[in-house]
Amino acid sequence: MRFHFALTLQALWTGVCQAAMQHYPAAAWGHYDVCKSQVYSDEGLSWDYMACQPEAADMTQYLKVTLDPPNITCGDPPETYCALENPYMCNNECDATTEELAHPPGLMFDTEGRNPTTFWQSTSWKKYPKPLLVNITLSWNKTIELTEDIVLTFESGRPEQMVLEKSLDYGRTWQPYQFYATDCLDAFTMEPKTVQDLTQHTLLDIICTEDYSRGYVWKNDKTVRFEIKDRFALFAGPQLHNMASLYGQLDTTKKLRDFFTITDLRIRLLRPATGATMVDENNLSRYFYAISDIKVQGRCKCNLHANSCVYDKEKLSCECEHNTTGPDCGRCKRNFQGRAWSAGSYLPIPKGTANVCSLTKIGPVNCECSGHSKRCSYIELLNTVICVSCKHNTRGQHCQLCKLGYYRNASAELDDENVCIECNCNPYGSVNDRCNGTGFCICKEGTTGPKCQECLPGYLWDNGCKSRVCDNELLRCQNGGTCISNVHCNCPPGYTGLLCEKRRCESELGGCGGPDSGQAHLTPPSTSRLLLLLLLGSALLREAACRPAVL
Ligand SMILES: *[C@@H]1O[C@H](CO)[C@@H](O)[C@H](O)[C@H]1NC(C)=O
Ligand SMILES: *[C@@H]1O[C@H](CO)[C@@H](O)[C@H](O)[C@H]1NC(C)=O
Ligand SMILES: *[C@@H]1O[C@H](CO)[C@@H](O)[C@H](O)[C@H]1NC(C)=O
Ligand SMILES: *[C@@H]1O[C@H](CO)[C@@H](O)[C@H](O)[C@H]1NC(C)=O
Ligand SMILES: *[C@@H]1O[C@H](CO)[C@@H](O)[C@H](O)[C@H]1NC(C)=O
Ligand SMILES: *[C@@H]1O[C@H](CO)[C@@H](O)[C@H](O)[C@H]1NC(C)=O
Ligand SMILES: *[C@@H]1O[C@H](CO)[C@@H](O)[C@H](O)[C@H]1NC(C)=O
Ligand SMILES: [Ca+2]
Repeated sequence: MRFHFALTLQALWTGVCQAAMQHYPAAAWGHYDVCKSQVYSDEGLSWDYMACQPEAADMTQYLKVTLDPPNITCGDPPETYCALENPYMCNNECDATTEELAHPPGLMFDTEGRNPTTFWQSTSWKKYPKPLLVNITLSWNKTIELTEDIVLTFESGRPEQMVLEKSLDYGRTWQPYQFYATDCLDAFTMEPKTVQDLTQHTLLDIICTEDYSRGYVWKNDKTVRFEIKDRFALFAGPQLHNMASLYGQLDTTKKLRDFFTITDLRIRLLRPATGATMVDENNLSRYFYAISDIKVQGRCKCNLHANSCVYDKEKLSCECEHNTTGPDCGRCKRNFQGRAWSAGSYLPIPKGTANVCSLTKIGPVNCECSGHSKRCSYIELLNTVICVSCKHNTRGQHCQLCKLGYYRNASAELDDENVCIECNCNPYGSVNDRCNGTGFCICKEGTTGPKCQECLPGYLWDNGCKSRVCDNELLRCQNGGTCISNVHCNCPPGYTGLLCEKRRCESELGGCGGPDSGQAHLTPPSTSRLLLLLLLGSALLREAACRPAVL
């Protein structure tokens, strides 16, 4: 017999109650509101971990609203507009400086139910026929999972064209959620559809609907919806009685989960209600946008690792359990990286799987070294596991980089033994033995080529490229040669070499010796002398053979 005591969220008595009810009633699909509970079994006391998520809540309390253009709210300067109920009464006033006459954006999110309704209102369509464009952006700076329809209530008559957009990356990129128009083909060249046309297979399709734009008549429905529940129902059945099926789908289909996940919403108002085919150009004060309420119900996305989400210092964050951390519980806590992080799972219903982060283990389990090492070490300071003794000239946390002096072989896989190629920089021509990603070394002045093994024009190779081959002091051209622009000696006939230090040999027999016994009185470079000594006898022979040609 096992007893469960839910320690988070639920008070102790609920835990007792749950124990009496065999944890969860068999018919329930799971609420995922408990992250862990203590278990007493024959073996003693232990913890049982479960997938958990925060309660759904009214998310409009936590958002930041931005209008574009920023000065699109009416009342600055004050203006008159036609009454909402009666377009022929045009002496209503919007004045930002008077509280009773102001219509700031905050009035879209206050508690309704008061009379009269409070609403945000735009300036009127004074610049007709230029379009009256307004973007209303709602930002949470937190991933949110939608649980109910998004509902906008328009006091101005519903716009004739609008787009609801979403972002999943804090406003960096946007995707349309739904298009709305009195005439979808005309406005967006899309076939009009309704959410009822969607099936399980087309659920992620973005549609244009005419359902929420028809009619300028105030008495009609004022709301524009984005239907979350109808979409859920495609999996969970009409009454959402089979949430298990939906959760099963959400678990296995990231695209589906992402579809209902947002960080921001944007309402792009493209054309106000006109109620007619013709816009009354004499009385443009009739046309504007006014929104009294926006409903966004959802929950913080905590990857099934938290059952509550707190709002502190204007910021939402999950209260992570299961030794996870981050705003969305999206990673394992320090010292709990014994296995790779993964989101909790709704399955198996009803408790789900917690996928807790476990204590960091050092060993081959989480030692990922691209096949270049089998040894890892845990660095507490950095809270990471890093590979040690990377082979094949690799380095890095996962042996995923090339050692200094090596570069990545573009045609080899990361785990290939040949993944790193030696830079092979010319030791004289290059600054150091490192190269860039395509094997190019950093060349010293005057040097060029991928490995810095060649000289630029005006330079000559001499253990690197030297610009100054000769001068009139230390590097004199010898045997009567003349120094041309410091880069080469113009040697007299019969002499050659960088400084004309060598005798030219015209014999067919091969090389000549140095000018040791010749007429030259200048000292030849010591290397030549050394060579001469080493070659000894044969050199003397060659010299003898050469002399006639010189004389
Ligand atoms: C808003 O500001 C822009 C630029 O500052 C200006 O061109 C525009 O006329 C203003 N619009 C209104 C309605 O005041
Ligand atoms: C708008 O039309 C109404 C009635 O047709 C008229 O009383 C009002 O003065 C007009 N307003 C403007 C700004 O022209
Ligand atoms: C509104 O957002 C769209 C992109 O989503 C952008 O092109 C446009 O410039 C924004 N501002 C207005 C006033 O429409
Ligand atoms: C959003 O949240 C992050 C932390 O999660 C914070 O660093 C950043 O300043 C917030 N941005 C805004 C605009 O509030
Ligand atoms: C997480 O870490 C704490 C200690 O920091 C430990 O008491 C707890 O059992 C760990 N496991 C989970 C799943 O919370
Ligand atoms: C690059 O890798 C390929 C594939 O392993 C190998 O055939 C090739 O010899 C390598 N290139 C160099 C320069 O090592
Ligand atoms: C390396 O340097 C060469 C020459 O400067 C350049 O053409 C090449 O694009 C560089 N490669 C990389 C990966 O930076
Ligand atoms: Ca309101």
